[in-house]
Amino acid sequence: MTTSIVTIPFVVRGEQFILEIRRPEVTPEVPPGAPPEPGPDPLPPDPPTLPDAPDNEPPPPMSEPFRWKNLDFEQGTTGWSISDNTLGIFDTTTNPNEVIEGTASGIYVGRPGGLARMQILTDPLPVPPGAKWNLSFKARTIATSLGQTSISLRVRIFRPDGSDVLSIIGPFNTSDFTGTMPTRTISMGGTIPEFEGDAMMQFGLIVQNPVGMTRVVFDDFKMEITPK
Ligand SMILES: [Ca+2]
Repeated sequence: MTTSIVTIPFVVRGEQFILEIRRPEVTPEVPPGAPPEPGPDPLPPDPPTLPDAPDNEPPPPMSEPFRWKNLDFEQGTTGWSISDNTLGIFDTTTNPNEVIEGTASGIYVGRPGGLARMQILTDPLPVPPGAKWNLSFKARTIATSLGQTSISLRVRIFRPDGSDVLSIIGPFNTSDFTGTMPTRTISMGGTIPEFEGDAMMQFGLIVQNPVGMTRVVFDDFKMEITPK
């Protein structure tokens, strides 16, 4: 047991006295087996130091392929959209039996029938007027019912106000009547027309006449722009 001492000075008839009071300090008894008293709360850890945000990287020179864009579907469908999602589903597949390159490919699944066409295009990219362009991609069809499907490359070049400068659909590659077409490379090239101002470009896949239920897998888009 410990004691604490309290001293109180006082004066009686001009004489100084000190009153000393001793007080025992009672320590509460800890029952055997009780958990130890919690200590003071530990200090919260320092927040992690975040690295400085990298400077925005400038776009690559126009003479190089647009590798900064998701042209291989490894980042999902980011940067792509389907013209009419009521005529089928556009997504990505990681099924190793379907993927053409890498770990993911784009896939269209649908059965719109008749003369229906749908396109799956990139977001608009800026391109210089007068430049030469070359595009290619790989695609195949996997049918689960009879019926032919045709696929091709679609290119659209337009002004910032949305008016078309060039609109091209390449030659169609058609499956056999079972709906099967092995992987093919589909390519096209040309020159961006000369005009005042900036040009924007979209490109991608166009699918036509999937009479039977069809899966079209496509991947590995390559784009080369060579300024004049
Ligand atoms: Ca891929």
